[in-house]
Amino acid sequence: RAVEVDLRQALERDEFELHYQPIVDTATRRIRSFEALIRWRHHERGLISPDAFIPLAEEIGLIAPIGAWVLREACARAAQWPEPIGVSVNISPVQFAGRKLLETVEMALVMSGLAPERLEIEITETAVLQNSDTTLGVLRDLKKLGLRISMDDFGAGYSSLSSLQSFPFDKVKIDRAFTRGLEQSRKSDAIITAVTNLCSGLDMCATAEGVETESQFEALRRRGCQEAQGYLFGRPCMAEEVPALIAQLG
Ligand code: G
Ligand code: G
Ligand code: MN
Ligand code: NA
Repeated sequence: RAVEVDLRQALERDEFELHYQPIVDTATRRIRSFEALIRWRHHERGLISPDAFIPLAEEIGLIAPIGAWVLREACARAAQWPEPIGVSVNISPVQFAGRKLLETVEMALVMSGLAPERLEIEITETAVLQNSDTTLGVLRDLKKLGLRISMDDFGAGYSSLSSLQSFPFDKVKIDRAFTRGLEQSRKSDAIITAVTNLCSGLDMCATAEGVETESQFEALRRRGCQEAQGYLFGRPCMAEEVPALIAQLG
């Protein structure tokens, strides 16, 4: 497969880049952090989205080196932003299988000088369900470094309340399907309200994904959802554009 050959060379060719999407505090509308989202700038095909190459990278054993690059790059970038603005990084379930993740995260923090409290890692339910004992051990070790852990895409897959109970999450990111339905469907509204209340009872932060309109934002704020992320505040943008966004929404 040509794409496989290219993917194996992409790191050496320096073809990956991180885009950053702001996450705001619903009470103040100010930026709290940015989510780092990888893209592959292919020498012939242009910008390729992660959905089109992350599964392949997982399959052919490249997710560890790519994931390490993501962590180093995101931490180095965030160290240049004004405090306390943080960065969140998506971690593949495959990265949890190896024992190297802890070392990789530690190295990224040390090399960048980023305060651990400013780093967040996002994992999905899949990571929690596969090898849950190993994952739990790694998550506890990561938390000892001082960073925070989010459950990504909550409600989209087989999210279970027991994983909120058993795993040391600091934050729940509510899948954008519920935000989309917020104003049309009583069910989505009830789910957002319930998850937000649940988070508050568990001392976890609730972040709504996919916020595209002012009225969605207002509804989320009134229901006590603490953070919002979505096109209303900005699409994922290049690192060079981040300072201007901070100036505007910081
Ligand atoms: O930005 P975009 O909507 O194209 O992202 C699509 C998916 O790719 C999202 O589910 C996101 O979590 C995932 N993704 C983005 N960046 C990374 C990354 O650096 N590592 C991993 N493992 N997944 C990522
Ligand atoms: O799975 P994860 O939540 O990590 O995926 C994040 C992806 O969601 C990003 O790739 C981004 O492009 C996409 N996204 C972010 N904000 C919005 C939004 O407001 N609407 C839609 N439709 N997608 C969004
Ligand atoms: Mn994410
Ligand atoms: Na998500």
